[in-house]
Amino acid sequence: MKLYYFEGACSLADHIVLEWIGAPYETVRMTHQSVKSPEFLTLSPHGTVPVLTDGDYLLTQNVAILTYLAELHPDAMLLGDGTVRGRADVMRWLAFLNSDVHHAFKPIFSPAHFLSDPAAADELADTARAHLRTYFNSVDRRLGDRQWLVDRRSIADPYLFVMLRWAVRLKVGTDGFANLARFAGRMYDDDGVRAALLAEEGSAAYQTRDEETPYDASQTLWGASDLRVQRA
Ligand SMILES: N[C@@H](CCC(=O)N[C@@H](CS)C(=O)NCC(=O)O)C(=O)O
Repeated sequence: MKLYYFEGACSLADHIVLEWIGAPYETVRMTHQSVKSPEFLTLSPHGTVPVLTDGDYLLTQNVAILTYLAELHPDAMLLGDGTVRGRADVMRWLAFLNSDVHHAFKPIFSPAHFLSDPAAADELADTARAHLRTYFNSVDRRLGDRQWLVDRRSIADPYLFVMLRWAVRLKVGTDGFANLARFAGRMYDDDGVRAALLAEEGSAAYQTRDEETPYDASQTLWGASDLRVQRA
């Protein structure tokens, strides 16, 4: 299988799942320019990642790719506990992350899609941040003492992880979301997550800001400011 990705983009979720299922795969690193090339547009008509190819089979759309990977490897149990309701619970969180949370970042990433007057971009971004905080607040409450979004690790978790990293980078304001912070720390400590992050971002993904600070996976470049992990 071959995954087309951008560094730290939503395709990181697929990259992590490829690690979790243990299937052989290769990756193709894209840029904001190369995804708009005529060649790539034949794979992904809107010039977006992720794109997955599996032999001559081509798949776009993050939720479809994550589900495909999980279904190819049912042994990894990434689509719930095998019951109809367990699967529905995973799909519920995936849908929320893809349609609501991911979408709510778009005014921050691409204000020109929403505005004719660029002067309003900051105000638009702040409004988007407020929506995002509402969403992250509900996910923080959902997590509570849970380790994962549903009762077991699933394909929804790496998607949440990517959204959290964006939230920190884009200064959404995630202070005080202790359950999300613990979740992020757990993900950063995971071997598959680490492998995907190191492949995409190199050691920067695990750099501490302060060179004197002993290594702590929770104190990453992306997590040091807002997503402090309060370890039990
Ligand atoms: N609906 C698509 C959206 C994918 C998407 O928005 N991908 C972003 C990266 S997270 C992208 O490729 N953007 C193109 C660009 O930034 O030029 C999906 O869920 O796969």
